[in-house]
Formats: sequence, structure tokens, C-alpha cells
Amino acid sequence: MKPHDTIPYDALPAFSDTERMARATQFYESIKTRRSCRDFSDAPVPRGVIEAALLAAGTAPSGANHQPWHFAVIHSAEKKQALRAAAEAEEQEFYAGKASQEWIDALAPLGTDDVKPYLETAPYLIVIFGQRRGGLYPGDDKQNYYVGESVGIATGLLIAALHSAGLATLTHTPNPMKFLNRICDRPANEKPVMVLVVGLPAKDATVPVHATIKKPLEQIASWL
Ligand code: IYR
Repeated sequence: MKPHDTIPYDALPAFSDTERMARATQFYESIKTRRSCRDFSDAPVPRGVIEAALLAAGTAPSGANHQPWHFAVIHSAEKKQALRAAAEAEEQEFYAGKASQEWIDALAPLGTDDVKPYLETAPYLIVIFGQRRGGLYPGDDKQNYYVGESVGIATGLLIAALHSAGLATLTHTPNPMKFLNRICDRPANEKPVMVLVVGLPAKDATVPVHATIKKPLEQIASWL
């Protein structure tokens, strides 16, 4: 390694293999209960919970540690309404012919359509942006790297953190999404990646059976 400033790598607790096995299994047992939610209650969620989850997301690894993400947290009824109206207008086009038949067929077992009341019901809509330029420090204007990958990892951590706090999420991807820059007052060089809907499920919320089918280990991993 070339010379650079360092601190000791001493943050990991010293678990035994038995503890490691138990903890890995516990995490799996918890995260496997995560379900995308399309019917939210309007029950409030404290802002502090969202802040802690965002801090967790912000620990994600990123290209050159530039942390090329921005999370615009929408809470006001007016902004939610604006986002819903714009997203539904696009979804209407999507479901009415813009999407290929193959895509429409792939979505059939999820039952999705262009009507998205949860965009107004859920307490928070976190709009996630990737920053093509930036850097580590405020005011930096450097090239960012692996923006999509970095934002994807941060979003995964965000979803896991919210799930561990007992909150439901939905990754919503209006198509196209450029209107999100306007609604969230973000500069044109930031690319909206997705909307994460956050809150508690409505009492009668359901989950499509299709979404519960997860590929077994043999199908998702190989050992070499
Ligand atoms: N953006 C649309 C369509 C949609 C696309 C995929 I791929 C999904 O997994 C789910 C929905 C919508 O939000 O309905």
C-alpha cells in the first residue's frame, strides 16, 4: 500500500464461530420477513427514526468514498400530492401502452397499476438521487465513480435499517423520473434513482404470493 493516513481496524466485536452463526441466521430470519408494501397506513413515524436510518445508509461503501447520494425526505401533504400526481400521470402512460407486453405480463402477478394512493398516505417518501459530480467535502466538484452501485448499496442499507426499526418500505420507480428534481429542488446533474415509500402497513394490507418466492441458495450462489 502507498503511504496514507490510517486508524487501526478494531471496530469488529470478537464473536465465536457459534455466535457468528447465530447472528448471521438471526439477521437472515429478520430480513426475510421484509415485504414491499403497497397499502400504507397514515400512522406517524418519528423523524428521528428516519434520521437514524439515513445515517445508516450513509455508511455505505462508495466509489472513492465520495458518497454520491442525496436523500430528499418528503413529509408535507402538498409535496406528496405533487409527487403522486406527477408519478400517476406517467404510470398511466406506462400501463396504457408505453410498457412492452412482456413487461406488463411480468408485473401481472404483483397486481400493480397506475393508481398509487400510498404516495399520499405513507408518512414519508424518500427520494433518492445519485450525484454524478461532487466529492467528499462540501463545495467539491469532482467526478464521482460507480454512482449507481454506490446508491444501490446505500439504498439497501436504508431498507434494512428501516425494516429493523419495524417499518415497511416500497421501492417505487416512476418512469421517467426527471420530474423528481423539480419537486425536490435538486440540481439537474443529480439523477433520481428511486422513491422509497416508508411507513406502517395498513391493517388490511396484503402481499402478492409472487413476491414471497425467493430463489434457493443453490440458485443464487456457487462455490469455487
Ligand atoms: N413503475 C411502475 C411499474 C413497475 C415496474 C416494476 I420492474 C416493478 O417491479 C413494479 C412496478 C409502478 O410503480 O407501478
